[in-house]
Amino acid sequence: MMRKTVSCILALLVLAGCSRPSGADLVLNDLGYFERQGVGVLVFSNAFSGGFNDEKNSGIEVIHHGVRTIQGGAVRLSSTPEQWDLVPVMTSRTVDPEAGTIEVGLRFPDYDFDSRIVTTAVGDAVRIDVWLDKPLPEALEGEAGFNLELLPSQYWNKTYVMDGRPERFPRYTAGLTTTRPNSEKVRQFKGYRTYDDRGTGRFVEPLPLSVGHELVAAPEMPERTVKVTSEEADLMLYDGRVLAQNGWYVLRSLLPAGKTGRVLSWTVEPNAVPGWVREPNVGFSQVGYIPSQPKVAVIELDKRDKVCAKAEVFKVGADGSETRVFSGPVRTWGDYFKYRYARFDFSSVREPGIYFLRYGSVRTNDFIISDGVYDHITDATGDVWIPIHMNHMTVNEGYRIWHGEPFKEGYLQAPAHTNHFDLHGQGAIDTKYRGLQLIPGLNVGGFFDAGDFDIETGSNISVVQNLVSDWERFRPMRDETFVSQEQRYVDLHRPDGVPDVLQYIEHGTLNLVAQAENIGHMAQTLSNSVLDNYHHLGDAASITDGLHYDPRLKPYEKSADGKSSGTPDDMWAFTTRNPYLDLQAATMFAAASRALQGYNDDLSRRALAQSRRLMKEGTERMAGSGMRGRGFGNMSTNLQLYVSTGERHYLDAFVEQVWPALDRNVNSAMAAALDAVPYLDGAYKERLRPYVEQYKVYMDSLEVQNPYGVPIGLGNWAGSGSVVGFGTTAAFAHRYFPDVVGPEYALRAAGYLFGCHPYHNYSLVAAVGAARPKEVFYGNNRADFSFIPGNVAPGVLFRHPDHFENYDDWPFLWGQNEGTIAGNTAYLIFGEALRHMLAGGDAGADPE
Ligand SMILES: [Ca+2]
Ligand SMILES: [Ca+2]
Ligand SMILES: [Ca+2]
Repeated sequence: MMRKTVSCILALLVLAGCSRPSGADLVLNDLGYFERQGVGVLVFSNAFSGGFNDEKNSGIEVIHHGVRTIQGGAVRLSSTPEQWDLVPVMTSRTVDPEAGTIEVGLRFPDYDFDSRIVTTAVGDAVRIDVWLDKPLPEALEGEAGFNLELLPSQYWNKTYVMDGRPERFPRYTAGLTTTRPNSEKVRQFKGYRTYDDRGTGRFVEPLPLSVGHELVAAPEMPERTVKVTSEEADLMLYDGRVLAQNGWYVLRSLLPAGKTGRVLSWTVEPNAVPGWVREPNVGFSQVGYIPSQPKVAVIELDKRDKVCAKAEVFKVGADGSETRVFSGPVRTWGDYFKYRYARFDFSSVREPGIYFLRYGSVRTNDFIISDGVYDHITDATGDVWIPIHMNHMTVNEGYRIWHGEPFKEGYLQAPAHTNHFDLHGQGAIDTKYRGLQLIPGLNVGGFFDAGDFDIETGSNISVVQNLVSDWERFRPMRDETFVSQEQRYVDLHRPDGVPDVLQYIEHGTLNLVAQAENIGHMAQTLSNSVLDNYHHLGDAASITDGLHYDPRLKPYEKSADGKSSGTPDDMWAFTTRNPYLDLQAATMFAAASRALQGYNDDLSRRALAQSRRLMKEGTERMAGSGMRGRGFGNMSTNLQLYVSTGERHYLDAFVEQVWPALDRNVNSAMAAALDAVPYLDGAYKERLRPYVEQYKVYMDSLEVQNPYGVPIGLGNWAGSGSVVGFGTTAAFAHRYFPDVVGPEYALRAAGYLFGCHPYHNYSLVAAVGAARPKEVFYGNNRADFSFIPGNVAPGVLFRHPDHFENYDDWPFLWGQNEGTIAGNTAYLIFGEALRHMLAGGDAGADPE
């Protein structure tokens, strides 16, 4: 064993000398960033998107021995920028290979302020020059600076040396601060404020931890050592976590007032470990495998690394013995973005037991081969994650209260023409309520959207739809949750005689019916009115004070009867009517009405009444606004309507839509087409067959597109959701067309979610059953660097031009680590579909 490991490494060291430009100097590569072995310096390969402002994904970034440890290098207007502080718009980006420079133009439109950053490789460092063609606007003197941010979880507890003085990066923030009058605060996004000044009229500003002209960070750890020097300007080191838990360490220099030309120069020198080669990432299913399924580990390798010829499987005995049971070839797949990939097929290992893999010097953690490995993959999601996200309830688990009853004071009509920070807005008021008037009855039911606490109506509609789909296809009778709407109380792990899925359907429907009944149509969202409680971390019941807002009282003042306060913290309903949303709600209400029949007949009747009304009104409005084509909304809506009403014309509309949709794009239409199989005849199924064959060609092509054989999204929100959807569709394709589509595609999706993916090999589901699930997620307990069991992370996020990433020591990047109520209920369906598929091809009872 040892000999094999050594030979692999020797080969790799020899290769390191010849396969890549290996000199000590940073080189501007053809992907437009500076590179040397172990170091990548990116200059606005990723611009600030502006959607959620500072996502800690932009500006000048350093990928240091495989980890993106530094980002946010840009001209900024505060010492420790928060998510809703202004970000610069990139007006130009010029890569000059001749000169070896990257120049970006940056602009803050709010202040008519332009700057340029020119980055040049100088030996093993980059020089960063900031240029101004016009002097700083007066309002930004003493505020505008050049910032660079260091990832706290990679630097805390490590040392730094400022001008020779040794210090240590603090594990937790406890630095000195000062306050300044609000009038001096640089404008935040759209004029919002991230903070509640408690009536002081002043904002908090952190003071620097250290000031000097040369900072060496982590000299004791060569993989993280970076030296920054600035001969002219002071370098100031701040802790961004003072203002916001998701802040980073920030190094900054102020831009001088009254000057033009080159106004600031820094040298940034990330250390490179000589001969460094990234350790192979051996991807496999942390949940394990059933004996009969294909088992393929995907090995992600540094391009300087050599692919070992063989890998091995060891079995762990109950006595702790380790026996090699299989040795097989490792086959090179090829290059995919930054890394090289190889695959190790150990499908022939079928005996139930505990195993681990050995590839070169890498020994993986253990995994199980057994018939039961997928039995519990949705338990945590259904028993824990979903009920914790029930709004307007107290949620208890054992000795712990997850949250008290939130938003007791209810929801106010959002004032006319109000913008919103979570991408919503209120147009003219279109209800019978005045701006800031209480809309009765909305503080019931519903689910928190994600890591935040709003009720996104569209998401909640999907949730009920997903749960009804789960119920009708699979009849899950699991009862592990006590739900009392009378007590407004949820107790986890306490059976109450009612299947949990029915109670979750009821809970979602309660809020959505309340919207339709009290508003008259669906709201866009029920959300925070002030930014300073939108970013809440902690008990949801403490987001607002639970008292009705009374503008006649002073802020923070309570009325004599203790029922109202002058604090404008009440949530708002953004009611601007969207007929398409009304139609989606109508189909969901019809489905919910079916599921609730016999369990909550009153709610079932109310849901059906709203379904009929919104269908009629929504259809008229769609027609009136020219939004409506043939049929209502999309084909899934028509299918749902047919299932709910039995009215033939909905089915006809579906059939008219489905074939052109399949002709246009078989991949996107396949899920809906398969959903219809139980409701249509054999002729439909036979006409669908060639499209399923075409879909199989697509599924097979994924193995050529990337080494993991699943659709990998490259957007700003990582792609676990697409993988879940792909897996569900594949499971149903196998269910209805087993002679065309085998079970391996759905299993491949499971493998990806559970660890066989880029960057690291942890399961992306905070789940029972995996040997190594991810440890941190962007849930509402993210400030504790923790997770809520059952969450499905968006996962592996693509950063331009060639880097996949999923932090497991830093939860705060939502595009990697969040998880949504709609996504997690879709995962429930995937889990059920997979289990039923494996239980013998019975993917669910066909409705008669
Ligand atoms: Ca939200
Ligand atoms: Ca129950
Ligand atoms: Ca209140």
